[in-house]
Amino acid sequence: MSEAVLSGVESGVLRVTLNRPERLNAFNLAMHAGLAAAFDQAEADAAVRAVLVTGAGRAFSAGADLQERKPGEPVDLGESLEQRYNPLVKRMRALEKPVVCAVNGVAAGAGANFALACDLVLAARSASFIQAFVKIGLVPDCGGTWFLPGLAGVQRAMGLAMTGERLSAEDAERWGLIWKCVPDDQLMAEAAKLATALAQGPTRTLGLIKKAIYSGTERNLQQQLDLERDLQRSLGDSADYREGVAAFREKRAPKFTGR
Ligand code: T3D
Repeated sequence: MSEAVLSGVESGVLRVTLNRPERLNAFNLAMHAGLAAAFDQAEADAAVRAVLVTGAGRAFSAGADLQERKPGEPVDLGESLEQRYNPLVKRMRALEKPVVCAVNGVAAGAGANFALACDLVLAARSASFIQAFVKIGLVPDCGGTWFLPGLAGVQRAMGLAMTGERLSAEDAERWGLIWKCVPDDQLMAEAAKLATALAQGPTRTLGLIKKAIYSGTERNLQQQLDLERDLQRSLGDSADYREGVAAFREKRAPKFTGR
């Protein structure tokens, strides 16, 4: 049996590939376990300075595996979210390293919102996003009801969630759901280029940028100014800040070490 998640480190980037192409990379227990192991490594391994997530085959992910549900058997979806999907989203957002997502094909249900939980999302032009939940009588989960209004506004979030309509990658970019839509044949090269550049960046700073931007939605301006002051104070003493300023003065590219 092939592994449900493939991973490997290259040039400081941990590449994580959802690998159940015959089921459009639908989430099952093995895939959750593989993702948990990958994020364990991302957290613990100092050689990993960025993560790149993508899918094998023609889809990114079709969300929860609906074939594994036994007809008539009671299921506690709350438990499934509490034990697996929610911890995954929380740790991706809390990871003090950038997470890039390369959406290579359709991203539906939890697959769409797992992608939106990443820090920077690139999508192939032929990819699409579907809040498929309503079609099976569910509300969006995996953070969708939080991500969508924040990224695209309440009307668009409501429309996507209530209709389950497919959103093209081009519209996802236009609506602000994703960073960039790129030609299909350039997706992986563009995503690897971005993740590698981030992996060579000032890692502590990038982690704190995540922290500041994500906590901005929960605070007022005064609290956010205070947070920026505290984060900046902690970075003023970092090797990467010293290197950045020295490089600027010496008119050369900085060599960040992530410290
Ligand atoms: O634990 C929990 O359940 C809680 C969490 C819930 C979160 C959720 O994600 S709920 C939402 C689950 N996802 C969906 O409802 C999406 C279902 N899939 C689709 O709507 C369509 O497959 C797609 C729009 C994604 C793609 O359509 P298309 O026409 O390109 O492909 P297809 O022919 O429908 O699917 C190809 C194969 O993948 C097919 O298998 P087969 O017939 O070739 O053997 C299909 O059954 C399989 N597949 C697609 N989606 C899933 C799946 N198998 C298992 N689970 C899936 N979600």
